[in-house]
Parts: sequence; C-alpha cells; structure tokens
Amino acid sequence: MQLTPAQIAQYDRDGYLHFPEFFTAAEVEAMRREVGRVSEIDTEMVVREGTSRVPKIMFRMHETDGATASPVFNAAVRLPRTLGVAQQLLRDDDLYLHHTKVNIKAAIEGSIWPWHQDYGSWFNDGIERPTMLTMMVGLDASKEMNGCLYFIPGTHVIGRVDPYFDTSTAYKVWSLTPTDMKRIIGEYGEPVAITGKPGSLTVFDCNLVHASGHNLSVQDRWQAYFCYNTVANRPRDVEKPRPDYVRSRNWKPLETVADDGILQAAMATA
Ligand SMILES: O=C(O)CCC(=O)C(=O)O
Repeated sequence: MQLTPAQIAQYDRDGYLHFPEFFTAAEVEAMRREVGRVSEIDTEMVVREGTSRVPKIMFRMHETDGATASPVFNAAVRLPRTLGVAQQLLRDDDLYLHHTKVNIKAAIEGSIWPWHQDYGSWFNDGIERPTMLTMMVGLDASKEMNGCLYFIPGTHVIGRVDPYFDTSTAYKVWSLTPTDMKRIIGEYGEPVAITGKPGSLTVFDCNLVHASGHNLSVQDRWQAYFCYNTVANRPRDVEKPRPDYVRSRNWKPLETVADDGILQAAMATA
C-alpha cells in the first residue's frame, strides 16, 4: 500500500493517520479468535485487572516462540499494508518491533491510561532517537463511552517531555505532569477522540501526546498495538532492562508476507 504525498504530509503535520476501514471483517475475526485463545494462558505476558482473571494487556503475540505466540499476529505485523506503511513513514526499510500488545479494556473494569508520550518510557529502554511509531488496530468499535484514545494533534513535534512515573494507575506509566499538560493543551488545542469501527487502523508517532479513559460501557474495547522501530535505532544496553516482551531483543529486520497473510495463517492453524 503506497501512501500519497498528502497522507505523508498529514502524518508529519498531525503526528497520526487514521484509516477507518483497514482490515476486513474476516481478518478482525481471525485476530479476535487469537486474542480469546491467548487470554486463557497463564503467563506474565498476560497481565490481568488487579487480582481478577479479567485480561488487561497481552504482550508478544507477534513472535513465533513463547507462550503467547500467534501465527495470525505474526502475519498481521508484516503485511505490505502494515509493515509497508511503517517503512514509508519511518523512511527506513529495516524495521523491528519494540513490542506488541493487545489492550482489552474490559467492560466497566477497564482502567485509564494517563496523558503520556510512548517515547517517554521507550527512551528509558535505551532507545536514542524517536524514529518509532505505533499502529493501533481496532478489534472492537472504539467510542468515547468505552475508553477510546484521545490525541493532541501536532504534539509530536515538541519532542520528548520529561515524564514522571505515575504509580496511581492500574498499569503504571511514565506520564506527563498536570503542569505540562495544561501548557500543552493551551498551546496545541483540545484533544481529539479517536473513535472507529472494528477493522480501523490508526498510526501515530511515538512522541504524540495521548491518553484514554475508563471503559464505562458494558462491552470490552479490544485494541492491538504494533510498535515499530528502525533496526539502526535499536536500544543500547541499559541497567536492569525491562523484559523481552516489552523491550524486544529480536532486532532482525522484519520481512513482508503476502497481503492475505492473516487469513492464510488462520487457515493453517484452524
Ligand atoms: O489502550 C489504551 O487505552 C491506551 C494505550 C496507550 O496509550 C499506550 O499503550 O500507550
């Protein structure tokens, strides 16, 4: 999939691009089946809400080894539509995944992600430059009521703002301070709700300021996140590195698969 110069200019200006219909219903169904399967597995890569069994975050489904490995997600991250778009936006053919995850945001129980920049924590992983982006895949409809993301368009150009470690949230996040957030919203304007149907895709820059609220509805809000980095920008060694499922050590350049790779993988494992 070739992006137009206008789409690339829009990404450079706003820090994100939204594609309302990116994956087919059959592809969404194949990914959802895998999320359901993996959510039952007991591993540290499936994080649950508090002490309950309710899944919250599921990591590392894109790899071919490990407890959460999923051939369907392994294909999803390498399609010409996904990997190819990441290569165009990062202006580099050699990419790997810093991590991938599925955020469940369970009905009623699913909790907030405070205002942050992803590069706020990825810098601490030893990554020197913000040549990174995330693809957010809608596996459910995302709405304001079920805890969709909010972006502040254009904030990626600020660069990394020093975060603090917010321990008040269920999943602790390197977050932006209230003082910084008031200044940023004053300067860049009101947040935009990123809503969409199942099968939508939103690509966003690792310095774009974003957050999400509680899921106040009675339906889960499943979304997958594929976080690409350039191989040239792989992390340097740091003291006490985070586990492989959040700070990958697999820096081999990703290779593209066929564009119907999700369905092929689903059929092969059925
Ligand atoms: O899934 C969500 O609601 C928010 C996730 C998020 O902001 C992140 O992973 O950086």
